[in-house]
Amino acid sequence: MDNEVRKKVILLGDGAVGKTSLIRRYVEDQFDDDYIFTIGVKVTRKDVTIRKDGEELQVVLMIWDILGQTDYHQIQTESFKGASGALLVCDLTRKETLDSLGKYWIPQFEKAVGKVPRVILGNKADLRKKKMPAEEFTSGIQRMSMGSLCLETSAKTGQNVAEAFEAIAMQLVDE
Ligand code: G3D
Ligand code: MG
Repeated sequence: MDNEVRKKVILLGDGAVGKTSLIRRYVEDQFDDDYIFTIGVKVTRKDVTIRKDGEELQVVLMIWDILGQTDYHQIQTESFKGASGALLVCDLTRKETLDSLGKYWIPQFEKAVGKVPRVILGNKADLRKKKMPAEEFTSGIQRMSMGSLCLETSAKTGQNVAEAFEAIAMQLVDE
């Protein structure tokens, strides 16, 4: 297809914030089709149709899932290379995972690839009683001057999951 665009998108964030669950929820049955295991990395392909200026564009997302532990530093920085965009994920029930986006994940990622499109996800929004208030999430992101689109998601209920991947795909075709 001549209007096909292929882009690498990486999910970043601390362990257990829900990166793997978000990918599973989004990709569903395509799960087994196209994936490659390398050490500490899993790549899944997802074809997305974006409507832009009345035109349909096919974007092939190559979605990279990496291990969350910060001691896998070497593997992580290797896997950042060539990324066109990132979904930065925190767990809304654990504030420290939001802080570490600003302290660790964003600086590391920018150091490797520069400024590329990103969307910040506050996951586990279904845990309504335990999660931080929406204002705390959005103001936390502003304070860390992460100035990007942010969404509350739930890999459990599916809330905003497709929207998150489509939002990043949309920014990537805009480039
Ligand atoms: P990671 O890939 O970022 O390390 P995982 O995170 O996708 O492995 O998820 C870690 C745990 O959080 C899993 O629980 C998973 O089921 C849970 N989880 C992920 N997303 C959500 C969500 O949106 N809502 C809720 N309630 N739980 C979520 P287990 O118990 O399997 O370790
Ligand atoms: Mg995982």
